[in-house]
Amino acid sequence: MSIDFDAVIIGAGFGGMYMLHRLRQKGFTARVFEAGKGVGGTWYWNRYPGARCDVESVQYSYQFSSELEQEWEWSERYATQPELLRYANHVADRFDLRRDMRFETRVARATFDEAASIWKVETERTGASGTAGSVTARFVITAMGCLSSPNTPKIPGLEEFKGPTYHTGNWPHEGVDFTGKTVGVIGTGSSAIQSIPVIAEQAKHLTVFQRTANYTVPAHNRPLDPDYVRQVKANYPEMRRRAKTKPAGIDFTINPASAVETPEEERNRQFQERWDYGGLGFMASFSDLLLNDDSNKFAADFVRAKIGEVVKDPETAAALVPKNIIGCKRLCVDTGYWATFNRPNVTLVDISDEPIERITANGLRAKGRDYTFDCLVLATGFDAMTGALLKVDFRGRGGVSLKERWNEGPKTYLGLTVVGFPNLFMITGPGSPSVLTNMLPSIEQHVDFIADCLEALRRKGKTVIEAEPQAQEAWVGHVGDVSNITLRSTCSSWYVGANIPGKPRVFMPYIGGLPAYIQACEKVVANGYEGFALA
Ligand code: N01
Repeated sequence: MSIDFDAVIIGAGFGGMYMLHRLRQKGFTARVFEAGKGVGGTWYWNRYPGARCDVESVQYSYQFSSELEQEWEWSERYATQPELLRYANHVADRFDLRRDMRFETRVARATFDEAASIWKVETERTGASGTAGSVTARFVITAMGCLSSPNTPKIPGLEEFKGPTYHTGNWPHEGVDFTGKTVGVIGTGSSAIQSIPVIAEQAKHLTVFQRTANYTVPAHNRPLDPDYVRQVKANYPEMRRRAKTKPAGIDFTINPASAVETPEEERNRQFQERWDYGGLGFMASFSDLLLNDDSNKFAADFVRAKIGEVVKDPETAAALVPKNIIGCKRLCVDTGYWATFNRPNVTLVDISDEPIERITANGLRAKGRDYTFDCLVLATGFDAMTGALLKVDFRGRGGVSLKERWNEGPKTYLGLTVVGFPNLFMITGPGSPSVLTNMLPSIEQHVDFIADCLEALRRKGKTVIEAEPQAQEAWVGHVGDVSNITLRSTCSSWYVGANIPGKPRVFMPYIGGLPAYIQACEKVVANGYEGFALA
């Protein structure tokens, strides 16, 4: 049987783009299928007002090409969505990626033919330029992102609302002008916390429905100083090397001290220093914030106290105070979020004790009261980590579906492969550090692993690679064991699938840190792809 491509890659975000580039460099043929009209993945879909990355731009960028690193100019400390999308398009042009990509084409099904050891990949159109058809490939590589399947909660009456409803994770490309409109926002996660201050500036009135108050730290975003950029560009390899030694793959200094063992004055000084600097590094103020309840409480109390300093109305301030563990749900990074609630055109409705009753034709009903809006914004997140993967009907050995295989939660070997699904690789799959790290270095590490693996198979004259059951069990056990050490696995977050009714509760990402993970992968390779069966 003839094979159309060495590999089919699903998704043209940062993972799919680099995967294509690496495979081409190694002389493999590949075809990328992308449901959207263009490249960029997350940054293609999430066009809500205020969207920007909360990892600093000089770190949230590819490192595989020093020319690319040197020529691209980031304008701000944290890149906006439009700038990140420009960057993705620049990469696609610079490395001539588009000729092997098919847009507006969604992979619906992928079936492994055991006799021939090839995948049959079936596609459907999502737009006029798309292709419905089927191709064959030796390998299938998913690059669909971890937060790419938007979650629309099943609130009764959602379809009855007469005005437009927008989801932050699938925002209209032409943008939305909220000028003079009354707007309701459901959700207070990262997407909401970024968009609320911007929507509030436009809207006639904005009402925010908050189920769980969230921790947020200031971004202190600013234009990048040219001297700083020169310094980064002169030392990029060293900065990237340092980042890889940090659990999150981000080059910031972790204070090795314990918060409980540090005297109060010094502890608060440390917190304040990180607070003034801004960003996710706040959680690196001490090494035990996610390991020790008391340490965590010090950090939580520090942030809680800030709310009252900003928000003038005591009732609103009290409602905004998070009650859970800081950093358990993903920490948010904001620009003027709390201050937005001082505006006369913004109202907070705390629905922590009573869910929204229903969406109505003109708005919604909550806590026995009717609210009316011109537009509704769902900032309600994603079916994280497994949502996009399970939208594709993957069929492995014996016709078994991935959905069936994962009905008790995802199980993978290294977050890269699944027993019974030979020659299927997942970039930043469940069981890998992925969402707990800076995505770009994690993506590059996975892509390099997969590309090197395909090359090794070719060299050895092998055509099939599959995880061995005992290796997968051991990895799943290890992922579970390390997750139990931290406080992060203890709350109802999307990390454990708690935001999707009926989803199995499993802590999905690998929390052992990027350095330990890289070491584990390197050991597997050094031992001749230990834990994999090659044929
Ligand atoms: O989604 P979320 P997100 N009724 O799941 C609420 C990354 N990201 O899109 O907490 C009422 O965090 C839900 O309430 P609760 C980042 O990793 C990064 O904001 O479940 N409310 C919550 O408040 C982030 O963590 C960046 O009680 C309902 C909100 O909706 C991840 O993406 C920017 C509800 C969802 O929050 C997801 O963030 C944006 C219901 N029925 C996102 N259902 C940056 O890099 C849900 N909610 C900056």
